[in-house]
Amino acid sequence: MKMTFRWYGESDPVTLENIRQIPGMVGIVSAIYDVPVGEVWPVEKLQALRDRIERAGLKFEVVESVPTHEDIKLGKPSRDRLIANFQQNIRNCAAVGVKVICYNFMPVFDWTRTEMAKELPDGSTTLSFDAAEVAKIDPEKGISLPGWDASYKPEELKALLEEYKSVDEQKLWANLEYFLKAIIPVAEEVGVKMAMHPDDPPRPIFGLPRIMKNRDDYARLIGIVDSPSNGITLCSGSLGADLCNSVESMVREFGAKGRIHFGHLRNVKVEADGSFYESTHRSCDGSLDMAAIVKAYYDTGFDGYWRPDHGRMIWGETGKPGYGLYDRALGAVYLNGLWEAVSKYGRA
Ligand code: DNO
Ligand code: MN
Repeated sequence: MKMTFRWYGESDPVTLENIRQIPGMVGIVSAIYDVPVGEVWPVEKLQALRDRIERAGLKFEVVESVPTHEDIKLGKPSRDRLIANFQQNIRNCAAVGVKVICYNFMPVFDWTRTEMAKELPDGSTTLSFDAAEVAKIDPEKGISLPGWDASYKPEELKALLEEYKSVDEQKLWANLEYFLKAIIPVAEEVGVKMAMHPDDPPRPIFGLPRIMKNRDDYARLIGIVDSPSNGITLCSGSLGADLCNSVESMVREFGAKGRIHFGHLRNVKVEADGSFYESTHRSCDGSLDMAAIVKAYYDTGFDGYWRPDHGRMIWGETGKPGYGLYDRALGAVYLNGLWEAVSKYGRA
């Protein structure tokens, strides 16, 4: 297992020098943020990013995410040019030493939350999702969501939602298949492993289809192109937001097949109605048994990348919700502790 940390580039208030000081940290997960979605990331930009990360004593082997343009998910005629650009992005990432690319296939919204700073009893704040509040939103009247209001102008969002009316789950699967058949051979050729992030949360929202929600969806994904390059980002917190998902069994099944290339490890506290908040990483603070999940990774001989995914905001830290330094660092250390314990005393 190789422990990594997400970093948003020079504008990130969390510095590479601080990340380097987290025990056991070996790598950075990042992306090129100033190229429009669908366009090619210049190799020079990737090289500069890699050199900066390496100067800080860390590795740059995981990209999260290369965004998938909506026209690809919608299956529009423009997709062929956009897919060619995506293929070029895979090649360019490989050229600077990237081994794994995380991506997703969620229409319109990636992660969805109703609150960015829900206060917990200990005074920390965290991201949360209130199912009743989401149920009240009528997409026809416009959607206002924290974290997304700056991403779309209201009329743009309306037009996009309108286009998705003709794309049901079946159509989205067909569009994914078309995309995978084009990109996986390129990834294979240049030695990159593609790693699909699950839907977050793993259920349809606002009438939009979502197809990466559970074990069966992942089994179907990896069957579309039977290649180690067609793999998974197994996000415990996203999948765990549906209590019917067993994250541990998914790690065992897909880990044994060598298809998990990237693990996002975080815990969520889930209510019966599907509401949830992101808890500390500890098992007893959330709904997931993190020790069981770590043991499953260990038992399958996992040698891919992990990151602690999100954390709460603690100790007065401000910045991008979910992506502060402190709680993610605590998460990494906790996960390293579980890994050490299981590797010394917990062999299957
Ligand atoms: C949520 C986060 C996501 C993730 C992207 C991957 O669990 O990990 O924001 O970064 O969805 O494409
Ligand atoms: Mn995740």
